[in-house]
Amino acid sequence: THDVADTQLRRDFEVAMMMYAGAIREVRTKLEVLNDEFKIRSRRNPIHYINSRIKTPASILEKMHRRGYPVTMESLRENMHDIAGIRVICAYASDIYSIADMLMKQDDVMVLMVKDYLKNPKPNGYRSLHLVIEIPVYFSDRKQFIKVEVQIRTMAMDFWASLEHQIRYKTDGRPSEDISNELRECAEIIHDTDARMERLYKKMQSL
Ligand code: 0O2
Repeated sequence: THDVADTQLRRDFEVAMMMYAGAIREVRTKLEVLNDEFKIRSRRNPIHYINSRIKTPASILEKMHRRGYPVTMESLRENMHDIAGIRVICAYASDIYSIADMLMKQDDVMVLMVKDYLKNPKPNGYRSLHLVIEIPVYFSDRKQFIKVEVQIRTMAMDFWASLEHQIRYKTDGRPSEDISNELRECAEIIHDTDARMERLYKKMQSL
C-alpha cells in the first residue's frame, strides 16, 4: 500500500506542478499587458525583463523537511508560497511600486503577503519587493486558487542579488565577515547609483 500511496502522491505532485506552471503564465501575461500599456502611454518600458521558475522537486522537498512541514499535497498548498516564482526587473525603483500597485489592484489578485526590502533592506544589503499573491486558474472542471511569489527589483538590485547569491553559494552560505562587509558596502554603492540614475531620468523628463 505504501507504493500505491507513493504513486498517488507522485501523480498529484505532477498535476500540482502543471497548475503552478499555468499560474506563472497567467501572472506573466498580466505583467506583459501592463508593460505594453505603459509603453503606449509613456513611451518607455518600465519592465526590463521577466524571469520565472518553478521550484524543483528536490528543492521543494528539502525546504519542506527543513521547515518540518508534512509532505502532503495539502501542506504543499498551505505552506509553500514560492513554488511558482516570477522575477520582474524594472528600470527604476518607482517602477517597482507602480507595477506592484497595478498588479495588486486587479480584481482576481489576492495579496497574501508583501515584504518591502526596499524600505527595509535586509541586513546584508538585499533589496527587492516581494509579493505573495493568489490567483484563480481555470482547468477543465474547476477553478483553482494558486500562490505565486513575485519579486520585483531594479536592474541594479538584480545585479547585486545575482552575484551575492553566487558568492554565498560558493562559501556554503557563510561568507566571511570581510566578504559580508564588502557585499553590504557594494549594495550601498549600487543603491546610490540606482537612485542617482533615477534622479537624472526625472530631471531629463522635466526639461
Ligand atoms: P530561490 O532559489 O531564489 O528560490 P521563504 O520565502 O519562506 O523561503 P523568507 O526568508 O521569509 O523565506 O523569504 P524572503 O525573504 O521573501 O526571500 C525568499 C527569496 O528571496 C529567496 O528565495 C531569494 O530568491 C530571495 N532572497 C531573499 N534574501 C536574499 C538575499 O539576501 N540575497 C539574495 N541574492 N536573494 C535573496 P530562496 O528560496 O532563497 O532561493
